[in-house]
Amino acid sequence: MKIALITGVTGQDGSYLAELLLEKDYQVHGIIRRSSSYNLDRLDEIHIEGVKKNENFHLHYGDMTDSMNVIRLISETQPDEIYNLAAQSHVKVSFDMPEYTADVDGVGTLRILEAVRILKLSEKTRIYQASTSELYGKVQEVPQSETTPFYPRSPYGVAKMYGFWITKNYRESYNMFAVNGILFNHESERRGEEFVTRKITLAAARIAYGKQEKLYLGNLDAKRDWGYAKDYVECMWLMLQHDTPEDFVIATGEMHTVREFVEKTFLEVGINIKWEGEGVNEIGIDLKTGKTIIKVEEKYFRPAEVEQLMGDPSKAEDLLKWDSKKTSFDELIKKMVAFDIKKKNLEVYES
Ligand code: NAP
Ligand code: G4F
Repeated sequence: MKIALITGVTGQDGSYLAELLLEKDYQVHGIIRRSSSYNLDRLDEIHIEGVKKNENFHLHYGDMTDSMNVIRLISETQPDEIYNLAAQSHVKVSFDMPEYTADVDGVGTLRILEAVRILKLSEKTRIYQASTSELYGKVQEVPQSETTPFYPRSPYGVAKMYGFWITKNYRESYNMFAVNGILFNHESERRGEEFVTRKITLAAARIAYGKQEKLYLGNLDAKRDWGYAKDYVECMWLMLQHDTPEDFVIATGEMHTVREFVEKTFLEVGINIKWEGEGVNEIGIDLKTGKTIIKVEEKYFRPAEVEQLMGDPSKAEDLLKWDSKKTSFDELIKKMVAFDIKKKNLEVYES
């Protein structure tokens, strides 16, 4: 039985990956942070507090900022595969907490690599580093591939840039099987509610059911390459099963604006949006009722924006036989909206 250790197991990707590895008969260890409120909701399928739901799934308290804890957990679990998914993953928040973001997302990656080296597990343990399309930032070419130069535009992007290079450096210096998955945006029913896609799908469901009046957004013209998270975690696993340690871009190869995501999502709940005005004065009107339901708000703009991202997944398609077209943009929106409409606790939301 293979042993996997997942940092960030309570997150969107961590929860899907844990389920996938359990299906593949792995023994899965996940690192969770101590919190004063319950933070294991995304693990509901495989874990219930106080119940032995899955004997191959184990949770351990830890934090990426605590080197001794990282060393101890890797020493105790002796993993064949480590998936380093833990991160302060919100780009806008990284402008407010740049030092913490650097510590968790940058130095945190080093802590994992160095622990594996110190514990003399370099030959046994394969490491996946959750790298990101944010490295491309102010894009130097379209689409972006494994050879496109980086130009990060946020403290998050810069911290992840350190994570990328230190992973590559340990691979080259110590012959470790350590790889970067350069993943473009991927979303799902489990996406954090403060990311733009989930913010939109939840708001559409609430507005359609009279629980919310307006949705406030930032840059409607930003373009992203949005895929489905469940498809992307499969690729993380494939990267660690590959013969040689290599970095891969994972993307759909399609780009859409935030505006388009809004229009399609609201159509899903039967609302047609008409746009009026420009910049921060732009509004989205419900064509049927004439009500303003979308407003632009300055606070959601970033000090430096990544205007567009679109990946070229051909290397992963060729070498890993990964299907970049498994879930389309329209299907992704349908899944997220259907889930948010079904949520029984669509709490009343003040506008
Ligand atoms: P997410 O939902 O925000 O999950 C982040 C996870 O990291 C959570 O489990 C969180 O724990 C944990 N974490 C945060 N700070 C930590 C710390 N100091 N110590 C230990 N754990 C900590 O992120 P995601 O969307 O699943 O993304 C997974 C990884 O892929 C991240 O590294 C992200 O930067 C990267 N990535 C994501 C995307 C995307 O589009 N989703 C694209 C490219 C790369 P709590 O639950 O306690 O907060
Ligand atoms: O959903 P977002 O916050 O995702 P962003 O910044 O692209 O980052 C995500 O994807 C990265 C991969 O490229 C990951 F590495 C990272 O961890 C994270 O998962 O914003 C997407 C776009 C941005 O251009 C933002 O300015 O949407 C724009 N936007 C417009 N209004 C908004 C909003 N973003 C958020 N979060 N909230 C808004 O109201």
